[in-house]
Amino acid sequence: NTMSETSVPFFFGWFLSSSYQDKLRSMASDFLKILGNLDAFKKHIGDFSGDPEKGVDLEQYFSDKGVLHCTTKFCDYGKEQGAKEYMEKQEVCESYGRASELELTALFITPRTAGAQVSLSEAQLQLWPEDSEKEDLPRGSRAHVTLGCAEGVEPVQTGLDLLEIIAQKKQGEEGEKIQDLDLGALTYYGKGAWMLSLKEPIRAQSCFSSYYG
Ligand code: 2AM
Repeated sequence: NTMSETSVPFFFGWFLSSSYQDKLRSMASDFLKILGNLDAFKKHIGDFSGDPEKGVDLEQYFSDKGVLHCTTKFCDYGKEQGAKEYMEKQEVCESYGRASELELTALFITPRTAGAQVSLSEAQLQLWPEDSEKEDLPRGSRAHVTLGCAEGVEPVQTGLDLLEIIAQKKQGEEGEKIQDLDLGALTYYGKGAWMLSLKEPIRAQSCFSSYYG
């Protein structure tokens, strides 16, 4: 079972099944509606360069980037370092096309991106590239599903924004607890970074595969 004859894709990742894409989109949309209307959010609206009187329509602010997925390896058709090696890894070949359940534990937004944090299982970590974090953070910290990006922002930013929040937490900056929403606890981390820890994580049916574009 080798993929050496196959051309290198744009990226590998877990792709959410369509019903979980719908579920996650609708949850994200509820979250953005509620968040955008909170006084605590309006107080910091300058982060989003919005008018405190008018607010910001967060659903309009972030544009959808297509099929919801958690990228494991960005290959750029082989131009990215380690792409070919990743593709030939035994775990990658064996898992290709297999179903897997992604655990989504939080939703977050920054002035650049909106995403869902993913908590990877041990088996899923076998498919996670060694150098993804590039920081002193646990492997898999960057795992996420991009939900949307602000105008002119590329989706690669979502993982970097998540790493920044995680690095802040690690340095003991717990953030400002804002309130408990129906979906979970809302925290503000400064500079426009908001995170909602889900009371009940979503276990989303997904498939490990690749995208050619
Ligand atoms: P994402 O994983 O944050 O959504 C195609 O652009 C996909 O590959 C997107 O899902 C994107 O971001 C991801 N991607 C693009 N460039 C990347 C990079 N340099 N490193 C990791 N992932 C990247």
